[in-house]
Amino acid sequence: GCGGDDGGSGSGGGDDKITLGFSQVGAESGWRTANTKSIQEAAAAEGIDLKFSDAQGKQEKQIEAIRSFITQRVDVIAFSPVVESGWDPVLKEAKDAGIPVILTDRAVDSKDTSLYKTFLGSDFVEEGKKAGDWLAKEYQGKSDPVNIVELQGTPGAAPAIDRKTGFEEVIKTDPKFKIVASQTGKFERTSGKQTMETFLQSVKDIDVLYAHNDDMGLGAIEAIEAAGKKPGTDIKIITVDAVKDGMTALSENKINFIVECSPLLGPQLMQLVKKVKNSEEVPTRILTEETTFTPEQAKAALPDRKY
Ligand code: GZL
Repeated sequence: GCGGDDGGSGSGGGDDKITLGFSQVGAESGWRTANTKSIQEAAAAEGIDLKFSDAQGKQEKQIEAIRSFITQRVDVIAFSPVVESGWDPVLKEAKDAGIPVILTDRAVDSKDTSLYKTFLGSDFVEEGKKAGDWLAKEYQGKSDPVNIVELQGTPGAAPAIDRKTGFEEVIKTDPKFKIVASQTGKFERTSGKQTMETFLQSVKDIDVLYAHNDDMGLGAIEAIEAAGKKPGTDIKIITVDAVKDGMTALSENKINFIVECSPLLGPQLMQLVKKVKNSEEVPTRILTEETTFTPEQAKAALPDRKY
């Protein structure tokens, strides 16, 4: 059931306490757990009553949670949509109930942008382009074919769709780059390992792995080492997120390049919740600040990494 669900808002802390209903995707990756921690800590710091629900990766559970927040008459609803599509009906119910909605982390493909107040999160197409740009530089001036295998995130999820789009936009400019295999690893370490095992059996010579998140890249590293190959040397690896385990592998040259995707959205989200609760104007799109890391930069950054 919903974590932190103390039943009904307005109980205890007086009626000026804001109640936020948050529906989280699940706990599929290191990024996700860091994101959850950021949201829970920021709500506590701001004295916001957080009703938190973990959907275990199922859209119908997110829809259920949003319906329950509407019934409880929370002040604001926020969520990270596990997939892009299928949200209009429940978002219309929230709108009809007069409860404002904030999108965090992932976007929805609804045409009706009146269904939510703002979208706070990364530009995943840009993240894919940064990955492609690194690869283009790495193989600049070379003409031999470069065989790429791709571990995609959750099917239908905005980061999976957009990271693929951005990456392909860059590599399609040079015919030596070929994605010879591409399958989902569901953003999970175990599935990433299993899918990489099938790639290693079915693809003759793999030059590069592009994984849509660190966790799948880390699973792939286990498969690559089990096959007697050196990750980062025999097979170059690019991932996205820059969570601690990924940055550690990068600092050990098992990953070659990481595009950061910051999960620390909690503080910005709580500022938006307060504004939206008071019917203040907020920008319709707030972009997360983030960068990229090489092995050297990872070594320098690791000691201060919060996640
Ligand atoms: C990106 C986020 C993705 C991460 C994955 O903002 O939605 O989901 O890249 C996580 O690690 O599972």
